[in-house]
Amino acid sequence: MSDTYTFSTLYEEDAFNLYNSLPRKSQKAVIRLMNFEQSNTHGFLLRRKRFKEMYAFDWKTRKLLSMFLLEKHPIFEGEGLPTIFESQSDVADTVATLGKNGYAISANKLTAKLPMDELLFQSKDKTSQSFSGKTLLEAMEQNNPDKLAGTYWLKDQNTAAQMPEFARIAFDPYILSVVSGYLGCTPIHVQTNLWFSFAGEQDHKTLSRNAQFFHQDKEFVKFIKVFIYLNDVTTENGPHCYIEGSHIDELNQHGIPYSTRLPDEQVLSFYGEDKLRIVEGEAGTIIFGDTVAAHKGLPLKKGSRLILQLEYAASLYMSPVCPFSDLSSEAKGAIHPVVLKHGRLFANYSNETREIYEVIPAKRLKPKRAWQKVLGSYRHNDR
Ligand SMILES: O=C(O)CCC(=O)C(=O)O
Repeated sequence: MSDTYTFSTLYEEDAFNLYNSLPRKSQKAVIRLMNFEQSNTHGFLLRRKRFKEMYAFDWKTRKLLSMFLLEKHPIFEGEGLPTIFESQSDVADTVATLGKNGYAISANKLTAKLPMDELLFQSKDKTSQSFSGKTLLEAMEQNNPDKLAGTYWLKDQNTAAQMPEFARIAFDPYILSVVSGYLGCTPIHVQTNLWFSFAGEQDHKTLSRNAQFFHQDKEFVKFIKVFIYLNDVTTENGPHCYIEGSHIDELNQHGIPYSTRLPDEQVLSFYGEDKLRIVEGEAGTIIFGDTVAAHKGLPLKKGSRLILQLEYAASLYMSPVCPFSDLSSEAKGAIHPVVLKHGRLFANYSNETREIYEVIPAKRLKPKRAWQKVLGSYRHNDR
Protein backbone atom coordinates (compact mmCIF):
# COMPACT_ATOMS: atom_id res chain seq x y z
CA MET A 1 0.00 0.00 0.00
CA SER A 2 1.38 3.41 -0.85
CA ASP A 3 1.36 6.41 1.47
CA THR A 4 -1.06 8.21 -0.86
CA TYR A 5 -3.70 5.46 -0.60
CA THR A 6 -3.67 5.87 3.14
CA PHE A 7 -5.11 9.37 2.94
CA SER A 8 -8.30 8.52 1.10
CA THR A 9 -10.07 8.49 4.46
CA LEU A 10 -12.92 10.45 5.98
CA TYR A 11 -10.43 12.40 8.05
CA GLU A 12 -8.22 13.28 5.14
CA GLU A 13 -6.67 16.46 6.46
CA ASP A 14 -6.48 15.48 10.14
CA ALA A 15 -5.00 12.12 9.19
CA PHE A 16 -2.48 13.72 6.87
CA ASN A 17 -1.32 16.15 9.58
CA LEU A 18 -1.19 13.44 12.21
CA TYR A 19 0.73 11.12 9.89
CA ASN A 20 3.30 13.83 9.21
CA SER A 21 3.75 14.52 12.91
CA LEU A 22 4.76 10.88 13.59
CA PRO A 23 8.29 9.46 13.64
CA ARG A 24 9.17 7.55 10.46
CA LYS A 25 9.08 4.24 12.35
CA SER A 26 5.47 4.81 13.38
CA GLN A 27 4.47 5.88 9.87
CA LYS A 28 5.94 2.69 8.44
CA ALA A 29 4.34 0.56 11.17
CA VAL A 30 0.82 1.90 10.43
CA ILE A 31 1.25 1.32 6.74
CA ARG A 32 2.43 -2.26 7.37
CA LEU A 33 -0.63 -2.82 9.54
CA MET A 34 -2.96 -1.46 6.86
CA ASN A 35 -1.28 -3.73 4.31
CA PHE A 36 -1.99 -6.63 6.66
CA GLU A 37 -5.65 -5.56 6.78
CA GLN A 38 -5.84 -5.92 3.00
CA SER A 39 -4.04 -9.25 2.89
CA ASN A 40 -5.16 -12.77 3.73
CA THR A 41 -2.40 -13.25 6.30
CA HIS A 42 -3.24 -14.48 9.80
CA GLY A 43 -2.24 -11.85 12.36
CA PHE A 44 -0.86 -14.45 14.79
CA LEU A 45 1.77 -15.46 12.17
CA LEU A 46 3.27 -11.98 12.42
CA ARG A 47 3.64 -11.78 16.19
CA ARG A 48 7.02 -13.47 16.38
CA LYS A 49 8.30 -11.63 13.33
CA ARG A 50 7.13 -8.10 14.09
CA PHE A 51 6.58 -7.84 17.84
CA LYS A 52 9.19 -5.13 18.38
CA GLU A 53 7.17 -2.88 16.09
CA MET A 54 4.47 -2.74 18.79
CA TYR A 55 6.58 -0.01 20.38
CA ALA A 56 5.95 2.19 17.35
CA PHE A 57 2.21 2.31 18.19
CA ASP A 58 2.11 5.05 20.79
CA TRP A 59 -1.07 7.02 21.60
CA LYS A 60 -0.88 9.27 18.53
CA THR A 61 -0.08 6.39 16.19
CA ARG A 62 -3.01 4.40 17.59
CA LYS A 63 -5.25 7.40 16.96
CA LEU A 64 -4.15 7.56 13.33
CA LEU A 65 -4.75 3.84 12.99
CA SER A 66 -8.41 4.28 14.00
CA MET A 67 -8.81 7.01 11.41
CA PHE A 68 -7.66 4.58 8.72
CA LEU A 69 -9.69 1.60 9.99
CA LEU A 70 -12.82 3.69 10.45
CA GLU A 71 -13.54 4.00 6.74
CA LYS A 72 -14.08 0.26 6.28
CA HIS A 73 -15.00 -0.55 9.89
CA PRO A 74 -17.19 2.28 11.24
CA ILE A 75 -17.96 2.95 14.89
CA PHE A 76 -20.74 0.69 16.19
CA GLU A 77 -23.64 2.68 17.60
CA GLY A 78 -26.07 0.62 19.67
CA GLU A 79 -28.52 3.38 20.52
CA GLY A 80 -32.06 2.17 19.95
CA LEU A 81 -31.11 -1.51 20.13
CA PRO A 82 -32.24 -3.53 23.17
CA THR A 83 -29.61 -3.97 25.89
CA ILE A 84 -29.44 -6.13 29.01
CA PHE A 85 -28.20 -3.05 30.89
CA GLU A 86 -30.35 -0.39 32.47
CA SER A 87 -29.48 2.40 30.08
CA GLN A 88 -27.13 3.49 27.31
CA SER A 89 -27.14 7.11 28.39
CA ASP A 90 -23.56 7.13 29.73
CA VAL A 91 -21.90 5.92 26.50
CA ALA A 92 -20.54 9.33 25.40
CA ASP A 93 -19.33 10.26 28.92
CA THR A 94 -17.72 6.85 29.43
CA VAL A 95 -15.89 7.08 26.11
CA ALA A 96 -14.68 10.60 26.99
CA THR A 97 -13.47 9.47 30.44
CA LEU A 98 -11.66 6.53 28.85
CA GLY A 99 -9.88 8.84 26.44
CA LYS A 100 -8.76 11.14 29.25
CA ASN A 101 -7.94 8.63 32.00
CA GLY A 102 -7.52 5.28 30.22
CA TYR A 103 -10.20 3.77 32.47
CA ALA A 104 -13.88 4.42 33.22
CA ILE A 105 -16.41 2.84 35.57
CA SER A 106 -19.77 2.23 33.93
CA ALA A 107 -22.99 3.69 35.31
CA ASN A 108 -24.50 0.23 34.62
CA LYS A 109 -24.15 -3.00 36.59
CA LEU A 110 -24.36 -6.57 35.33
CA THR A 111 -27.26 -8.32 37.03
CA ALA A 112 -27.40 -11.48 34.88
CA LYS A 113 -26.52 -14.76 36.57
CA LEU A 114 -23.76 -16.64 34.75
CA PRO A 115 -23.46 -20.42 34.33
CA MET A 116 -20.11 -21.26 35.94
CA ASP A 117 -20.68 -24.81 37.17
CA GLU A 118 -19.43 -26.76 34.15
CA LEU A 119 -16.49 -24.50 33.24
CA LEU A 120 -12.99 -25.69 34.18
CA PHE A 121 -10.28 -23.63 35.84
CA GLN A 122 -6.58 -24.17 36.53
CA SER A 123 -3.65 -22.25 38.01
CA LYS A 124 -1.09 -20.85 35.54
CA ASP A 125 1.69 -23.27 36.56
CA LYS A 126 -0.56 -25.99 35.02
CA THR A 127 0.76 -28.55 37.51
CA SER A 128 -2.31 -28.24 39.66
CA GLN A 129 -5.49 -30.17 39.05
CA SER A 130 -8.43 -28.54 37.30
CA PHE A 131 -11.39 -27.35 39.34
CA SER A 132 -14.95 -26.91 38.15
CA GLY A 133 -16.62 -23.54 38.54
CA LYS A 134 -19.04 -25.27 40.90
CA THR A 135 -16.22 -26.34 43.25
CA LEU A 136 -14.63 -22.89 43.21
CA LEU A 137 -17.96 -21.11 43.80
CA GLU A 138 -18.57 -23.39 46.78
CA ALA A 139 -15.08 -22.57 48.08
CA MET A 140 -15.91 -18.86 47.78
CA GLU A 141 -19.09 -19.36 49.78
CA GLN A 142 -17.23 -21.30 52.47
CA ASN A 143 -14.91 -18.32 52.73
CA ASN A 144 -11.64 -19.46 51.31
CA PRO A 145 -10.29 -22.82 52.38
CA ASP A 146 -6.50 -22.23 52.60
CA LYS A 147 -5.63 -24.99 50.19
CA LEU A 148 -7.01 -22.94 47.29
CA ALA A 149 -4.71 -19.89 47.83
CA GLY A 150 -3.89 -18.41 44.42
CA THR A 151 -5.61 -17.78 41.10
CA TYR A 152 -7.48 -20.22 38.84
CA TRP A 153 -7.95 -19.24 35.20
CA LEU A 154 -10.58 -20.45 32.74
CA LYS A 155 -8.98 -23.36 30.85
CA ASP A 156 -10.74 -22.89 27.53
CA GLN A 157 -12.11 -19.48 26.62
CA ASN A 158 -13.86 -20.89 23.56
CA THR A 159 -16.29 -22.86 25.75
CA ALA A 160 -17.46 -19.70 27.53
CA ALA A 161 -17.46 -17.52 24.38
CA GLN A 162 -19.86 -19.98 22.68
CA MET A 163 -22.34 -19.97 25.59
CA PRO A 164 -25.36 -17.70 25.02
CA GLU A 165 -25.12 -16.16 28.51
CA PHE A 166 -21.58 -14.88 27.83
CA ALA A 167 -22.19 -13.99 24.16
CA ARG A 168 -25.19 -11.88 25.22
CA ILE A 169 -22.86 -9.70 27.32
CA ALA A 170 -19.91 -9.66 24.90
CA PHE A 171 -22.15 -8.49 22.03
CA ASP A 172 -24.55 -6.31 24.01
CA PRO A 173 -25.14 -3.01 22.16
CA TYR A 174 -24.17 -0.97 25.25
CA ILE A 175 -20.82 -2.72 25.77
CA LEU A 176 -20.08 -2.58 22.03
CA SER A 177 -20.95 1.13 21.83
CA VAL A 178 -18.45 2.00 24.57
CA VAL A 179 -15.61 -0.17 23.30
CA SER A 180 -16.21 0.90 19.71
CA GLY A 181 -16.39 4.58 20.67
CA TYR A 182 -13.07 4.25 22.46
CA LEU A 183 -11.30 2.22 19.77
CA GLY A 184 -12.65 4.57 17.11
CA CYS A 185 -13.70 1.76 14.75
CA THR A 186 -15.62 -1.55 14.81
CA PRO A 187 -14.18 -3.72 17.61
CA ILE A 188 -13.22 -7.39 17.17
CA HIS A 189 -14.14 -9.62 20.11
CA VAL A 190 -10.96 -11.50 21.11
CA GLN A 191 -11.32 -12.73 24.71
CA THR A 192 -13.93 -14.00 27.15
CA ASN A 193 -11.95 -14.87 30.26
CA LEU A 194 -12.79 -15.60 33.89
CA TRP A 195 -10.66 -16.18 36.93
CA PHE A 196 -11.08 -16.91 40.63
CA SER A 197 -8.52 -15.56 43.14
CA PHE A 198 -8.23 -16.72 46.76
CA ALA A 199 -6.23 -15.10 49.57
CA GLY A 200 -3.21 -16.95 50.99
CA GLU A 201 0.59 -17.21 50.83
CA GLN A 202 1.98 -16.82 47.30
CA ASP A 203 5.57 -16.41 46.10
CA HIS A 204 6.81 -13.60 43.85
CA LYS A 205 6.64 -15.77 40.71
CA THR A 206 3.01 -16.70 41.32
CA LEU A 207 1.95 -13.11 42.00
CA SER A 208 3.77 -12.10 38.82
CA ARG A 209 2.05 -14.77 36.69
CA ASN A 210 -1.30 -13.73 38.11
CA ALA A 211 -0.87 -10.06 37.12
CA GLN A 212 -0.63 -8.90 40.76
CA PHE A 213 2.30 -6.53 40.11
CA PHE A 214 1.98 -3.38 38.03
CA HIS A 215 2.60 -3.94 34.32
CA GLN A 216 1.58 -2.68 30.88
CA ASP A 217 -0.20 -4.99 28.42
CA LYS A 218 0.50 -5.01 24.71
CA GLU A 219 -1.65 -7.81 23.45
CA PHE A 220 -2.84 -6.08 20.32
CA VAL A 221 -1.81 -2.81 18.70
CA LYS A 222 -5.02 -1.15 19.94
CA PHE A 223 -7.42 -2.87 22.32
CA ILE A 224 -9.61 -2.47 25.38
CA LYS A 225 -10.68 -4.77 28.20
CA VAL A 226 -13.96 -4.87 30.08
CA PHE A 227 -13.64 -6.18 33.65
CA ILE A 228 -16.82 -7.21 35.46
CA TYR A 229 -16.71 -8.07 39.16
CA LEU A 230 -18.87 -11.12 39.87
CA ASN A 231 -18.67 -10.71 43.64
CA ASP A 232 -18.32 -7.67 45.91
CA VAL A 233 -14.75 -6.33 45.83
CA THR A 234 -13.15 -4.15 48.51
CA THR A 235 -9.52 -3.27 49.27
CA GLU A 236 -9.35 -6.63 51.12
CA ASN A 237 -10.13 -9.05 48.30
CA GLY A 238 -8.01 -7.99 45.34
CA PRO A 239 -9.43 -4.87 43.68
CA HIS A 240 -8.25 -3.96 40.19
CA CYS A 241 -5.84 -0.98 40.29
CA TYR A 242 -4.55 1.33 37.57
CA ILE A 243 -2.59 4.51 37.04
CA GLU A 244 -4.72 7.24 35.57
CA GLY A 245 -3.34 8.68 32.32
CA SER A 246 -0.65 6.03 31.82
CA HIS A 247 -2.36 4.84 28.62
CA ILE A 248 -0.84 7.97 27.02
CA ASP A 249 2.30 8.43 29.12
CA GLU A 250 3.09 4.71 28.80
CA LEU A 251 5.45 2.74 31.01
CA ASN A 252 7.55 1.86 27.94
CA GLN A 253 8.22 5.55 27.46
CA HIS A 254 9.89 5.39 30.87
CA GLY A 255 12.16 2.63 29.51
CA ILE A 256 10.10 -0.32 30.80
CA PRO A 257 9.50 -3.12 28.26
CA TYR A 258 5.95 -4.48 27.87
CA SER A 259 4.67 -6.91 30.51
CA THR A 260 7.58 -6.26 32.91
CA ARG A 261 6.31 -6.67 36.47
CA LEU A 262 7.22 -3.66 38.64
CA PRO A 263 7.16 -2.82 42.33
CA ASP A 264 4.59 -0.17 43.35
CA GLU A 265 7.31 2.29 44.42
CA GLN A 266 8.83 2.37 40.95
CA VAL A 267 5.49 2.94 39.22
CA LEU A 268 4.44 5.59 41.71
CA SER A 269 7.80 7.35 41.29
CA PHE A 270 6.97 7.77 37.56
CA TYR A 271 3.38 8.96 37.96
CA GLY A 272 2.83 10.11 41.56
CA GLU A 273 0.57 8.60 44.26
CA ASP A 274 -2.28 10.87 43.23
CA LYS A 275 -2.66 8.96 39.95
CA LEU A 276 -3.23 5.58 41.65
CA ARG A 277 -6.84 4.33 41.43
CA ILE A 278 -8.08 1.30 43.36
CA VAL A 279 -11.48 0.14 42.13
CA GLU A 280 -13.77 -1.16 44.84
CA GLY A 281 -17.26 -2.16 43.74
CA GLU A 282 -20.15 -4.45 44.36
CA ALA A 283 -20.88 -7.52 42.24
CA GLY A 284 -21.81 -6.43 38.72
CA THR A 285 -19.44 -3.42 38.63
CA ILE A 286 -18.18 -2.85 35.08
CA ILE A 287 -14.72 -1.37 34.52
CA PHE A 288 -13.68 -0.39 31.00
CA GLY A 289 -9.88 -0.27 30.84
CA ASP A 290 -7.20 0.34 28.25
CA THR A 291 -4.60 -1.86 29.89
CA VAL A 292 -1.82 -0.21 27.95
CA ALA A 293 -2.08 1.83 31.17
CA ALA A 294 -0.12 0.51 34.16
CA HIS A 295 -2.46 -1.80 36.09
CA LYS A 296 -2.63 -4.86 38.34
CA GLY A 297 -4.86 -6.86 40.64
CA LEU A 298 -4.02 -6.09 44.28
CA PRO A 299 -2.96 -9.28 46.11
CA LEU A 300 -5.85 -10.49 48.29
CA LYS A 301 -5.62 -10.00 52.06
CA LYS A 302 -8.64 -12.15 52.69
CA GLY A 303 -11.59 -13.79 50.93
CA SER A 304 -11.83 -14.28 47.19
CA ARG A 305 -12.61 -12.51 43.93
CA LEU A 306 -14.30 -13.73 40.74
CA ILE A 307 -13.94 -11.59 37.64
CA LEU A 308 -15.15 -11.76 34.03
CA GLN A 309 -13.00 -10.12 31.40
CA LEU A 310 -13.97 -9.36 27.83
CA GLU A 311 -11.44 -8.00 25.38
CA TYR A 312 -11.80 -6.24 22.02
CA ALA A 313 -9.15 -5.27 19.47
CA ALA A 314 -9.14 -2.79 16.59
CA SER A 315 -7.13 -5.20 14.40
CA LEU A 316 -5.89 -8.79 14.61
CA TYR A 317 -2.38 -7.69 13.52
CA MET A 318 0.10 -9.68 15.66
CA SER A 319 -2.78 -11.32 17.56
CA PRO A 320 -1.65 -13.38 20.59
CA VAL A 321 -4.91 -15.32 20.96
CA CYS A 322 -6.22 -18.61 19.63
CA PRO A 323 -9.23 -17.82 17.39
CA PHE A 324 -12.63 -18.97 18.64
CA SER A 325 -14.48 -21.59 16.62
CA ASP A 326 -17.45 -20.53 14.43
CA LEU A 327 -20.08 -18.84 16.56
CA SER A 328 -22.50 -21.46 17.93
CA SER A 329 -26.17 -21.31 17.00
CA GLU A 330 -26.98 -20.91 20.73
CA ALA A 331 -24.71 -17.86 20.94
CA LYS A 332 -26.18 -16.45 17.71
CA GLY A 333 -29.63 -16.78 19.24
CA ALA A 334 -28.56 -14.51 22.11
CA ILE A 335 -27.25 -11.72 19.87
CA HIS A 336 -29.46 -9.09 18.22
CA PRO A 337 -29.79 -9.65 14.41
CA VAL A 338 -28.54 -6.12 13.72
CA VAL A 339 -25.38 -6.86 15.72
CA LEU A 340 -24.89 -10.18 13.90
CA LYS A 341 -24.73 -8.27 10.61
CA HIS A 342 -21.47 -6.57 11.67
CA GLY A 343 -19.07 -9.25 10.44
CA ARG A 344 -15.98 -7.44 11.76
CA LEU A 345 -17.12 -8.04 15.38
CA PHE A 346 -16.77 -11.78 14.72
CA ALA A 347 -13.48 -11.70 12.78
CA ASN A 348 -11.84 -13.84 15.48
CA TYR A 349 -14.45 -16.63 15.12
CA SER A 350 -13.49 -19.26 12.54
CA ASN A 351 -13.13 -23.05 12.70
CA GLU A 352 -10.70 -22.98 9.82
CA THR A 353 -8.39 -20.35 11.35
CA ARG A 354 -8.58 -22.03 14.75
CA GLU A 355 -7.37 -25.28 13.16
CA ILE A 356 -4.46 -23.48 11.50
CA TYR A 357 -3.51 -21.83 14.81
CA GLU A 358 -3.70 -25.08 16.75
CA VAL A 359 -1.12 -26.94 14.65
CA ILE A 360 1.50 -24.18 14.74
CA PRO A 361 4.24 -24.87 17.33
CA ALA A 362 3.87 -22.49 20.30
CA LYS A 363 7.39 -21.19 19.71
CA ARG A 364 6.37 -19.72 16.36
CA LEU A 365 3.52 -17.78 17.93
CA LYS A 366 5.47 -15.99 20.67
CA PRO A 367 7.68 -12.95 20.28
CA LYS A 368 11.38 -13.66 20.57
CA ARG A 369 12.40 -13.10 24.17
CA ALA A 370 14.98 -10.49 23.24
CA TRP A 371 12.36 -8.49 21.35
CA GLN A 372 9.88 -8.66 24.15
CA LYS A 373 12.37 -7.52 26.74
CA VAL A 374 14.49 -4.98 24.92
CA LEU A 375 13.05 -1.69 23.78
CA GLY A 376 16.14 -0.92 21.67
CA SER A 377 15.66 1.85 19.15
CA TYR A 378 11.91 2.01 19.84
CA ARG A 379 12.48 3.83 23.12
CA HIS A 380 10.46 7.01 23.10
CA ASN A 381 13.39 9.28 23.97
CA ASP A 382 15.60 7.71 21.26
CA ARG A 383 13.29 8.87 18.48
O1 LIG B 1 -6.71 -9.25 38.07
C1 LIG B 1 -6.60 -8.04 37.83
O2 LIG B 1 -7.30 -7.18 38.36
C2 LIG B 1 -5.55 -7.62 36.81
C3 LIG B 1 -5.78 -8.25 35.49
C4 LIG B 1 -4.78 -7.87 34.44
O3 LIG B 1 -3.69 -7.47 34.71
C5 LIG B 1 -5.18 -7.99 33.03
O4 LIG B 1 -6.25 -8.54 32.73
O5 LIG B 1 -4.42 -7.51 32.16
